Amino acid sequence: PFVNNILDHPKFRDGSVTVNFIANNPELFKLKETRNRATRMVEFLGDVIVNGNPDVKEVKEKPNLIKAEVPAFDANAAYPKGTKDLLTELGPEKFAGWLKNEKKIHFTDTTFRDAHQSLLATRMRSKDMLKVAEAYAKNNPETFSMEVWGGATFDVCLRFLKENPWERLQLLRKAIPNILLQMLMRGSNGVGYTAYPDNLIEKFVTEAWENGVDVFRIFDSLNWMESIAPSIEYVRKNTSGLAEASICYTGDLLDKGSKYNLNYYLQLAKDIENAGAHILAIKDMAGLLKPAAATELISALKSEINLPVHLHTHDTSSIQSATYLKAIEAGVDVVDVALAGLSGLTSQPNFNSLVEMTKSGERQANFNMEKLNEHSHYWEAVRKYYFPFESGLKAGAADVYKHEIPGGQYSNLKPQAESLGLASRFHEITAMYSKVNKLFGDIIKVTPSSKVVGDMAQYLVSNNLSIEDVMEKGESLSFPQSVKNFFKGDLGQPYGGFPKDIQKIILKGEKPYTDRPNAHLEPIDFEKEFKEFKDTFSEGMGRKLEMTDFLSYKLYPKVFTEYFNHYKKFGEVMNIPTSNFFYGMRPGEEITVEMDKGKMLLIEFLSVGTADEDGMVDAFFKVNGQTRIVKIQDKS
Ligand code: 3PY
Ligand code: ZN
Repeated sequence: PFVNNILDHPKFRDGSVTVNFIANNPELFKLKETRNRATRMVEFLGDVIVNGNPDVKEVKEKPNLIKAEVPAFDANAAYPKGTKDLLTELGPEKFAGWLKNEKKIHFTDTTFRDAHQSLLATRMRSKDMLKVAEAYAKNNPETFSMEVWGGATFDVCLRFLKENPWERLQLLRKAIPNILLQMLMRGSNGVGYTAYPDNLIEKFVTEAWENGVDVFRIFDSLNWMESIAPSIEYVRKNTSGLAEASICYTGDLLDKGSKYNLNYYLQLAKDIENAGAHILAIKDMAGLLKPAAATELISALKSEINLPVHLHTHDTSSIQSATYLKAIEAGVDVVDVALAGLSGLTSQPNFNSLVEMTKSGERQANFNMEKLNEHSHYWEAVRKYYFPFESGLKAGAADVYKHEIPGGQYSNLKPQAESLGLASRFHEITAMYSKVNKLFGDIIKVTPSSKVVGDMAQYLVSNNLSIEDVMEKGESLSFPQSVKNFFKGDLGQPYGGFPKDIQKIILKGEKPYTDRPNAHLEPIDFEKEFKEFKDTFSEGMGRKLEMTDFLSYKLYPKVFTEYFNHYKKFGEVMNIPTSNFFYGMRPGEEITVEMDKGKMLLIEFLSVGTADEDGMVDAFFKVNGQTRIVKIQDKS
């Protein structure tokens, strides 16, 4: 029987306890552990009730939250065959050949990654995805791939959601064994904002594959081949997955004076093909590829390049389904879309509507529309729980063609501006973003180069400085660290090189380098450092530390350490329902939380007392029927 307290054990109760009681009842130690973990979970909830979740600033008007219904599916049926099965059967080369010969248009669903990264500041918790993952995989097995990992999700999992990103991946893989799982990888920057040692990136690719990633979408924030090529090689060498290398699209191809013209993109596509990629992606991270430009670009790529072409965009301007129509007519093989409830604006174009659009043509895809719509309804309901993270953008914005801010950055820039007290000057920041881009030589802007431009724009606006001020008195200004690192060469080399005058001003005499930043980094001694890592972090983790934890630590040392401390204090918080994770509990509210492997805790919140002179508050709960009082520090 599950008991919270040893004194409730039947043998204590019936008085049959003997001296061998503990030796004969080893499960008691587990009980102690469970109790401890239950207490930590209740302490977490108490802390959110008393102080709020530190990630949710002020909950003003909470919308009417309704339960999100998981669409019906047959839990006992086998998974229908999907693209993952095909990849296993064919291997990556033949799979790419199959895709290239497909007549019908294919769709990648970005709902689990880019859609929420771009609409809800990446805050989607694993629980909300896992609830619906098996249903999705069984109801919509025609999906080409599901983008579920990478980009900003890795950082946000650890930093804000206090989840282990690797566990997210493992659980999604288990729930979706039949469809390709895709990740976004920033080439030599991995899933971070800076360069890492090559052998760290290589290990990361291997572990990502082993934990469930099939399609590696690789890009570099400056379209620098020297950062893209090593990751293609690691995928080819260490996995049986697909290396999908990207060209980041910026500016306007049809603008004759553009630095990034058709020849530029074609050359890059050839370099990518020669480097051994299986699929070519066009990553239009800001949604700047206009319909007519899509016709030119996709037609040219389809005739000059031998790889299947996968197109990604963001609907910030609101006209990107027209771009998809033109791209589909020009022969693009796969397009990225998000389920309707999480589509549009800074996210991807609408999956459901695009499937309807292609129904009449010869590239028609087969989806069960009823199911696809039910899955959208699920996300419509879930989205409401994340209302504090909405960017506030209500309609498409043509100024994206001016500022060129990526969708994923846009939804973050607004809260950042607010936290700097610049909420009312947001349009000034976006205008400055565009000026900074020109000053920096018109660069590709996508994580992490987009952060450099964003940091500089915010720095200038918050200090009431102009571009002229930078040119005239730059020597006396202290620029953001990311800007200095960029001009030093830490993110690689931009196309056409750095403008020399501004580079001199920013670096103030420091010498830049022009080779690969990774070449300046010591390789990791995995054996030695992994052991040191385990020695430092084992105690308090409550589980065995894996190589994947070590990788999290190497990619984000400070963030991982904070995550670890949170875990030590509060235990596993991933299974707490989203509404309670962000907003606490109401008196009388009862929830069930799975501890592990089917062990459920029934938690009822009763009340909180008043703070004593040290600011400590008693919070009263019932856990599986037993009263539990925890002391919470009131931080107000
Ligand atoms: C990321 O790198 O996180 C992106 O989504 C870039 O567009
Ligand atoms: Zn994107």
